Amino acid sequence: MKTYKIAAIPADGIGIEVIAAGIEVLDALAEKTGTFKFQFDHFDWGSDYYKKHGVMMPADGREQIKNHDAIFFGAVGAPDVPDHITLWGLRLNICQPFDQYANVRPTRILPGITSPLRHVTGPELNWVIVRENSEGEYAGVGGRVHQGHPNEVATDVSMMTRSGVERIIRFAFKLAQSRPRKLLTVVTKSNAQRHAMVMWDEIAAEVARDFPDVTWDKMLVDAMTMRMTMKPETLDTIVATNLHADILSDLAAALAGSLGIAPTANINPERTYPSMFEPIHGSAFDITGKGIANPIATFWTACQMLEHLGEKPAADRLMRAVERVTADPNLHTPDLGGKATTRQVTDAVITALQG
Ligand code: GGG
Repeated sequence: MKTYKIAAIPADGIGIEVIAAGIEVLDALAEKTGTFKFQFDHFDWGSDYYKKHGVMMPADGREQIKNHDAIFFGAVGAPDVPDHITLWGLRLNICQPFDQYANVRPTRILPGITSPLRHVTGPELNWVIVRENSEGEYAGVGGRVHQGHPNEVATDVSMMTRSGVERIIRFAFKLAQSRPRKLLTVVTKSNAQRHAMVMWDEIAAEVARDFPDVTWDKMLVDAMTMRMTMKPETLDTIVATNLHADILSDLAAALAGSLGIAPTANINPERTYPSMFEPIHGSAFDITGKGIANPIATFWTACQMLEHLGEKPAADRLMRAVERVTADPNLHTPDLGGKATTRQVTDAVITALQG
């Protein structure tokens, strides 16, 4: 029997609760499938680790997880540690060195969930957002001088490389090609940002020549927010920069019902390093410890992880179970307007795996 070695890093806040739920569900699925099992290795990195050791993860942290088949990640962020420390110290400290440059964010309206868009009942909204995950606005290039002085200057340079842009656009074209509608929208702000964003447009046109069966168009990010809201049915696969896609995918999650159901996969397509799977949401300290965090995003990203591991039938089985559960409004957590607990949703998904 195949054993998948998974590095579990729940990190902060509700990350700890949803990853525990995800592990339970994955173990139940493996048991029912009978052809593979998981070995979860637990790493206590995150904000509490930072308060004890002054770092979010140990210096040899990546060395400890680099041979795992995948990383199952919760969320970072704590009220008493600055957000840039938690994000750069852990999540980006894994994604960027492990070259997980393709961040894949599927969004659709699951059964039983109501979109805030009155004209959207389901099939009109079925997207995958591809977020460039290694450079751009998150390149970490910049600086600050004369701190606290009226003449203070601070910069965050959005740095884009031809190779970085080409590989993410190629990834997005391939993904669009694999989906029934073969439709890609490339998002930039190339009217205002006249260097790197113009390079995006040029590279998109070059890469498009290799995908004649994919229909593609370009959108400015501001107009894109309107199109997502007013004409969601005209979109399918979407590719955007690190920051633009981060913002668009929060909008997408809200339009699909809740951030609590939105998954993401940080993929290293070359498989030189392990890929990392996580819910899009953060640590949500306002609901931490209340037992009401929505575990659906984590279950959905577990499906992404199973698919990445080559276990597509198991991924489909878990997704069917998730959809059976979301179809019942009595099993909706408060973010979806219901009263169900993390425990109830987790138990219901495990029961639904029978089918
Ligand atoms: N599970 C996702 C997570 O923990 N996100 C925290 C966060 O601050 N993300 C910002 C970003 O990735 O841009």
